[in-house]
Amino acid sequence: MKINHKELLAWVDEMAKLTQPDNIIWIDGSEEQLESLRQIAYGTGELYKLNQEKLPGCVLHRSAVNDVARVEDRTFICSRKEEDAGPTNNWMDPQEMYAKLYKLYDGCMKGRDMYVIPYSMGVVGSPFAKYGIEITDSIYVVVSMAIMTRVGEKVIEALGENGEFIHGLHSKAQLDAEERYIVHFPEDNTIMSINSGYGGNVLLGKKCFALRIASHLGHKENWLAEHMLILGVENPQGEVRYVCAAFPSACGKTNLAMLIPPEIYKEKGYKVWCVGDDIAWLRIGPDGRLWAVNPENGFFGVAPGTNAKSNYNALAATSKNTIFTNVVLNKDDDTVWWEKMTDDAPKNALNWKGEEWDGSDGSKGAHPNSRFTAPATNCPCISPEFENPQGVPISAIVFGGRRAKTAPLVYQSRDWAHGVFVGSIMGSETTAAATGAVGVVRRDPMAMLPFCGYHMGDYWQHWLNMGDIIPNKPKIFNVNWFRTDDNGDFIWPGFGDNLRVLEWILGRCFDEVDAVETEIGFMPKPEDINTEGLDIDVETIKELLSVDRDLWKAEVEGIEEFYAKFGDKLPAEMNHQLSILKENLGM
Ligand code: GTP
Ligand code: SPV
Ligand code: MN
Repeated sequence: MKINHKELLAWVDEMAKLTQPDNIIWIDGSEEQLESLRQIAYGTGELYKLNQEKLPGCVLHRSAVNDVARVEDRTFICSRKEEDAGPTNNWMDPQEMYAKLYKLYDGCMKGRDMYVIPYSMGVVGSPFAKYGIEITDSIYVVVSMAIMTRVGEKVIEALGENGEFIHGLHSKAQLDAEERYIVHFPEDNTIMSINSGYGGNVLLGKKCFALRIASHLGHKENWLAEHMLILGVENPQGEVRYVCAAFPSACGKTNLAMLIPPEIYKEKGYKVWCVGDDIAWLRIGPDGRLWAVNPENGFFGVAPGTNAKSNYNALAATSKNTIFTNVVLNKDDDTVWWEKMTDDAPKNALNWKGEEWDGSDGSKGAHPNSRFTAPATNCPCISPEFENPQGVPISAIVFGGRRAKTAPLVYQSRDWAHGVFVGSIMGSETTAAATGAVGVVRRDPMAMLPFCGYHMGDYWQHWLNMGDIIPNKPKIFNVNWFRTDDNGDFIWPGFGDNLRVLEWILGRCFDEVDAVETEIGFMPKPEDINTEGLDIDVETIKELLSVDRDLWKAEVEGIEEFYAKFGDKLPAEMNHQLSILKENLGM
């Protein structure tokens, strides 16, 4: 591979001097090279080769037991000024942080090989593609990046002699949880990650680049980088309408993006197409609409709960060329298993830690945040527009979280500014996708709390400003699939049946269905949610659509407390929207 990019060569050289690897290996993207790396990893145990007849091209990886999720408390935005990181990010002075990190990286690759991965977020050569180089000492990272992004020689060619790229340095180092850091220097286009080997901490193209660094770039360049799925709903007339949806981690993006329509919708000719399941880059198109591309090339999806019934498409996407992380190994036939994949757990198995396990002690076999890394093209419903460099035009933006009470099944904002408010007040129960307590309601504005690379107040203002310059704005909605009854059971069937809600949402975007105005926004008439073929009565739909004033009054208090963190960076419009809500609630 011929590299004529002097700055790139100099930087790799500098990082090698710092980390002192035995060898420097440039990743060219060829299957031969990837296979030779897999062979090395089988030898060291970093990867385990699964049954190649049942799961061709598939491997298993186990991360360290203390290293199974993103670490938000160890993730930093090191902008030059503290106020540019804002109250929702950890911050340290960049020079201090560089000094600290350089000490940790000093000689950390001794006795190891260094891999240099040229990668592209977006179709290589497309006007919206952005490039990165990730240096790593992990073969798991190399083979994962080769699925999640476009890697290799074509990126080097696209970079030419002086193309811009995001600098990413990763080392597993000692996997020391006390010295684990995931650090972003937005003004230097640099990401540094050390002492982790897990997903979102180390696949630097994903959350670090495509969300944290890209959101900072979008702020400067008038576009948006969002934690959103992108899907197309094809109606019986063959027209495809596109939706973006932002839900917090492990709250249903992959499942919605690949949903299988209920029978009655299938019969009528409805289809759902997946463009992306985690990240959307949104820009204003020449026609004045908002257009979305998925900068990724694969899915890093939550494994537990994925089965032929809940998400056949995701399961099918993992049938070949997939990396499974922290799932159960069935020793009888070298296949994988996770909770709810099938009714019965394998009897002769190893759990995610690699211990003998048969499920009889009640412990979980797969880690709750165990994941599959699968090529996007494996997905049976991947959109024909997946590789379209212009992306797809968005009709609706949907926010949503995991709320046992309070948030109704669906409501629509009155206008763009109200929609930005609705996104900003999102609350959701925490999940296993990040370390820390699970099931605690926290504010997660636009599902970007862990991913916004700058001050959240400036981010909301940027959203408001985008509203002023998008001539044909998408309509903004909020959904909640997770309302529970008094027994704690989900009331709404969810999964494929979520199409029934999408149908109402898209109907609203094209003036095809009515709504009633409530305290919080527009809501469906209960009879306008199609329940054909569903064992659910209108009373239950009414309950799902109810707005409990007392709960919403308590919600307002939570919002006020949250907003107080932002001081004078809170856009005045957000306070204005809050005052309208209070007035509507009679507060
Ligand atoms: P990240 O990859 O972490 O960003 O998550 P994600 O938003 O893609 O989450 P995913 O679709 O993988 O969903 C995670 C969990 O939510 C799984 O346990 C699913 O079973 C569950 N889930 C998804 N959709 C629904 C739904 O409509 N109803 C219910 N009750 N659960 C759902
Ligand atoms: C998330 O946590 O939102 C994920 C998984 O999509 S990770 O890539 O680990 O961040
Ligand atoms: Mn995510």
